This record gives sequence, structure tokens and C-alpha cells, in this order.
Amino acid sequence: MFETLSDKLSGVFDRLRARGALSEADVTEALREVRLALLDADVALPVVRDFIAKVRERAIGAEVLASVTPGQQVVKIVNDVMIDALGGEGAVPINLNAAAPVPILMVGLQGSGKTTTSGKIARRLKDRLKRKVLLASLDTQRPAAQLQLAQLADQAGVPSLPIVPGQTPVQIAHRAMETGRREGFDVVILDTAGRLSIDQELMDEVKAVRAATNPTETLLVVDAMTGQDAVNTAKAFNDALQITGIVMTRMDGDARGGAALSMRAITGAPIKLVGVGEKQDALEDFHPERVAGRILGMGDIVGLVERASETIDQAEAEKLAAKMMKGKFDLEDYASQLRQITKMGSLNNILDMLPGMGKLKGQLAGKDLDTAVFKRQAAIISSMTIKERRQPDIIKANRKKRIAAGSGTTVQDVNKLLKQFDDMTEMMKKMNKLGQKGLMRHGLGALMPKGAGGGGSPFGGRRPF
Ligand SMILES: Nc1nc2c(ncn2[C@@H]2O[C@H](COP(=O)(O)OP(=O)(O)OP(=O)(O)O)[C@@H](O)[C@H]2O)c(=O)[nH]1
Ligand SMILES: [Mg+2]
Repeated sequence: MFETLSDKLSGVFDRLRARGALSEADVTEALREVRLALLDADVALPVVRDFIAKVRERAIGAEVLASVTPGQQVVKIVNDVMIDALGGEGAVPINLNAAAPVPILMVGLQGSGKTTTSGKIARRLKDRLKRKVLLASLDTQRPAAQLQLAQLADQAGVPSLPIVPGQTPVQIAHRAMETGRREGFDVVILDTAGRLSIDQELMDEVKAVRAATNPTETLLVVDAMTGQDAVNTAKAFNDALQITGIVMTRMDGDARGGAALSMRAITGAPIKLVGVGEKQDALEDFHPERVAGRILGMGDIVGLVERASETIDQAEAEKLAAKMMKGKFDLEDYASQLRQITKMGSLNNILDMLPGMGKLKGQLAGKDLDTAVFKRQAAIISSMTIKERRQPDIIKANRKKRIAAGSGTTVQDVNKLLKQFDDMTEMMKKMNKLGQKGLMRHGLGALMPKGAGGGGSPFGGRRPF
């Protein structure tokens, strides 16, 4: 997703990077390009104006840090302002803060993905938060709608409200809440009918249901593929209903990023979740900083490079990046990366940025993050033979025991490392795919400080990302 915007912005930044100190005229020219790119990506005009004004305010007269180029500094500012526009850092969780059963109301236009998302949320609440969830379809418009939800409920392994023909949405809502209370459910998800367009009847129906159930969340489900229309829809729903959160579906498609950027600004409601496919596990938290990174077309690598450029050995970085590109990154390279990381400090941030490390951070959440983990991992790798490092696949039970003994760790530790390495490799494959369009042309090299490598590119002109 977001390819159009990312391509354009990358082009703009490339030009900026080529210059020395930034003048006000430079900033103005660059921002004109940013403005066009944003408009082209379906970002709403008032949002664009606001965005540009904020970047300008921060860019002109901003102190350019000694270790970065003026271009990098602007990239960083655009990135920061974008994160703000997307709703600040971190994902906003679904609000379950009420007496059980907690009602969650799903609203949106026809085919936006309400029913699918209801199933996905039910499954997530059940699996991750161990909540007892009841799914109820209030869709009396489409004959098969209630059956569709019942089937999704089966798939999610949660019960659905028995279908009683002839009831109105409000009657079904009452029955759902009664059942929820009587049978001790934690959460009741109310899936409503969609309409082709926003009409009074739809809003009245949703309002009546809401008055009857007093939900903690009124989640608007919008199709990201509809671009600017999604934003107009969100505005209309919000004006009528004061939604509490947004779910953007079909973010797996090639939707433009602009809608995401406009949503928060226009509705004031956070994008809470993102649908990335038809299957039930294809639901993700909305992470503004990740989306901003993707819009900018450089992934979370931007920040990493900013910091890393000061500490990472350029030659080693070049070798690693080239290997990543070729899919030949092995455990030996990983060990070398671990050594670099331990030099960098501020591990919390760095973990966020490294491909595939998110999970590791999750495992460590709340614990004091120090470099001990990495040192242990480095120890494990150093207990492997060269062959094992190059072909981790051959590491089976016996070898694991030997490696654990040799490094003073356990087989579980070895397993964790191997799993994490797998995740990382997987992530790199994904990044490489993304790279063909976005990263490839503007790679890491362009972000490195001037003079850090041959011609500003530590990758000798062949930009591996
Ligand atoms: N690719 C993709 N498809 C999705 C996503 N979410 C939903 N869909 C598909 O979109 C179609 C419509 O989804 P529904 O959940 O039935 O939409 P709805 O809003 O309940 O539709 P109505 O009840 O008719 O208003 C289905 O084919 C879903 O599989 C998503 O995140 N990505
Ligand atoms: Mg539906």
C-alpha cells in the first residue's frame, strides 16, 4: 500500500538530500512537491494545508544536527508530523472499560467489511484477552446476513446469537444484551446492516440500537480502497453518530495512504485496527509510526539509520545489506549485527526498528531491556559450527543440545534465537518485495551522512534496498 505517495515523497527527498544547507526557498520548493504528492494520494485538502504548515514551521530555522544532512532532517520532520497526523505513537486499543457484557457496535457502508471484522475482533478478544464473546447480527436487510455472521462465529470459535426471524434490529440488540447478561458474556459485538449510501434510515436505525445498548465503542468500518470517499463516509458517520474508532479494511490492497492520513484529522477518532485480508487472523493494530514509515517509503529503517550511521561500521553495513537483498543473510551475519546493536544503546527504540524484532520486544515487555539478551544470542551463535551458522536448517535436536551446553544456555534459548532469525528472514523477504517499488531506488545509502561511503552511498552506488 501507499506506493504512490511513497514514491513521490522519496523523489522529493532525494532532491533535498543532494543539497547542502537548507534555505527557506528550498523548504518551500520541497513542500510544494510534498503538497502535490499528498493531494495526489487522496489526502483531504484541509489536512494537507495543516500538514504542510506544521512541517514548514518546524523545518525553517530548525537546527540541523551535526550527524545528519539537512535533507535527512526534513525527512525526519515530515515523518514526525505524519505520525502526529496519524494519531501519535502507539496503537489505541479497543475500549472494554465497562461492566460486562461490554457492547461493541459495528457500523459502516455496505460491503465495507463489518461482518468480517466482527468475526476477526471476536476471535482476537477470545484468543488474546481470553474474553467470552457473543456475536450478534442486527442485519435484517440482507437475507443471508445473519447466517454469514453465524458461520464466521463458528470459525472464530465463539457463539452467535440464535436467529429469530422477524425481529427488528433494536429487538435483536435487546435480546443480545439480555443473553449476554444471562449467560455471563464479557463482550457482545453487534454487527449492523450496511447501506449503499449514507441515509437517514441507516443513521436512525444505528442511533436506536445505540440508545438501546449504550456501547463503549461505535466502530466505523471503512474500505481503504475507496480513498477520499472513505474519508467523506467517516465524516458523515462521525457527524451523525460520534464514532469512537475506525477500522480500515482492505489495507492489503494497493489503497492509497492518504485516507489514513486524513481520518484522524477529520473525525478526531483514532484508527484502531486495520484489516489486511479476508482471513480471520488478518487484523492488525494500527501503528501510526509504522504507517508513516511506509508512507515515506523507507520503513522503520529511517530512524535506525539515523542512529546507526554514527555507530555502525560502514563496510560491515554494506556487506550485511547486500546479503539481505540477496536473501543470503545467515546466522553469522546476524551475530555481526548483534555486535553492532550492542554498540548502539537505547535498545527499546532499536528493537522497534529492526525487521522482525517486534516480537522479541513483546516477549521482553516490562522487563528491563539491556544488552544481555543480545550477548546471550551472540554466545549461542558462537557455539555453532560455521556450517550451522550458514545453514541454520540443519540445527536439529542433537545439535541444539550441544549448542546450548556450549553457550551455557538452554535448548529453549536456542529455539528462540532460531525462531527469531526465521522471523527476521521472513521480514526481509517482505521488505525486499516492498523495495522493488519504494526502497530500491532510494535506499539506505541515500540516507547516510555525506562522505560516509563512496558518493554518499555506502553501498557503492548499487543501492541494495
Ligand atoms: N482483502 C480484504 N477483504 C476484506 C477485508 N475485510 C473484508 N473483506 C471482504 O470484503 C467482503 C465484504 O465483507 P463483509 O464483512 O461481508 O462486509 P459488510 O460490511 O458486513 O457488508 P454488508 O453487511 O453487506 O454491509 C467480503 O468478501 C470480505 O471477505 C480485508 O481487510 N481485506
Ligand atoms: Mg455484513
